[in-house]
Amino acid sequence: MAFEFHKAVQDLNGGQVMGGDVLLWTITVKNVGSIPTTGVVVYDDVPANTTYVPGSITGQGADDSDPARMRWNVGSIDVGITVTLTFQSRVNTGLPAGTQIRNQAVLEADQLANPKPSAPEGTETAGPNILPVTGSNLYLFWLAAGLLVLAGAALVAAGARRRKGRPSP
Ligand SMILES: [Ca+2]
Repeated sequence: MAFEFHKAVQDLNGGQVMGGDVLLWTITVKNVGSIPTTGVVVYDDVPANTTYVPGSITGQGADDSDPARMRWNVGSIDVGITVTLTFQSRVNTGLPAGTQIRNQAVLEADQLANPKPSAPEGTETAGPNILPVTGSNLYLFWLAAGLLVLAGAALVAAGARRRKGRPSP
């Protein structure tokens, strides 16, 4: 009886992880044993410093009735089959740079004596996915505000030139 149980995370707008960014969490469960597994349930607490994106859960038996804890009542998985489960959460704003977002899913099945914690994608060692937050997107607001001021100043200057150049009656 064996499972491969992995978790991956993707920052949907790429680049650095900042307040307001949406993270896509992808959990994969593969039955690498020799018999079908039954009673498979996956739990995943929505990571601290993020907020569940309502309605974003996908996958077999998905249940987001508790927005703080995702649950998938997967049921049975045949030999060699991989089940993919996802949800999205948005990074809270106002977090100090260096804040870590940590998350780990848990798998239960009739054939497992103990709940099995997930391993980050590409590793075989169970542990949380850890994502450092770079900061907030506030600088984009100030950048946009600054550009508007410059554009306004340019319009005023252009208007002044037009008035100056108009022939007198
Ligand atoms: Ca980003």
